[in-house]
Amino acid sequence: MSENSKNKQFNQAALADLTNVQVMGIVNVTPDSFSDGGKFAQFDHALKQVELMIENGVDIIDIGGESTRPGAVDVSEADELARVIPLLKAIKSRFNICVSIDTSKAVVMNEAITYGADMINDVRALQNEGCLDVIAQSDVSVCLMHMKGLPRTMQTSPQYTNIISDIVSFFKERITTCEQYGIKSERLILDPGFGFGKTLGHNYQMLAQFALFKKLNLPILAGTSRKSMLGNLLNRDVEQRLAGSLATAILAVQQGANIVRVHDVAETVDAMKILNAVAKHN
Ligand code: 7PJ
Repeated sequence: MSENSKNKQFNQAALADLTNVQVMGIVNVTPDSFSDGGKFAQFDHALKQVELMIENGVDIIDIGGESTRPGAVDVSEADELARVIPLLKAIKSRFNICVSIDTSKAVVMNEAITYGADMINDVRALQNEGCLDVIAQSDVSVCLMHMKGLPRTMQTSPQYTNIISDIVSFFKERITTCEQYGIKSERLILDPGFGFGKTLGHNYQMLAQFALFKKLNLPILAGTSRKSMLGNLLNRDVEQRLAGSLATAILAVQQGANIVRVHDVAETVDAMKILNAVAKHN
């Protein structure tokens, strides 16, 4: 939707402009996210999905080869590389679009950067072995997400002193660590991680007080699309959470979110156009 989608490099500076919210489209290449399973079918399907998202005005394509849903099991390096890299190459050779790779593995980050990834989206905020070094040797943008615990167990009674200040403290520590490794804060994007070690109440408190994350003066990403925080409140299956996804994306953007990570690109781009039209009069 923005000028950025026409530039090959992701333009982090443009995120400072709140009338320029970027829509990140989710492309999962994990076996559990497809019913047909077959390798070629999955690749083909993912590439078509990317093409459609671009037609619909997506700004960033986010490719994920590791399922991080609650209870998900670990995936090997080899499997994750085999899922993600061929798709990244195919996208970069066909389209001029910013690509983010959703991974927590240093090896995957390194390969992805070699093949032209513009952004690394890490739900473990570069805490795994070797990740800080790989990022330090590159110039990509990085999304640091907050997660309490690990996917397998994170939804078993997560507890916080104060969810907002606990997450802000976590961000501060990660920003300092990144800077110590020579990763400038201008490359960082923060994400409080809806659904990652949070109760339903925690998720809605985060959304209600989303603007507080802005005090760190970095771009913020919000990912609520189709999540169980919607399903549990609305009693809707995953395919029926579009209205909830749009409502939460709009609330986050009105409080300063710079990127929204979504499944439903066309609908979200429409919603963002409405917000932009209103923002021009403020
Ligand atoms: C998020 C993510 C999120 C970021 C997933 C799902 C689960 N990366 N990867 N933020 N969620 N940065 O999409 O339901 O919220 S996977």
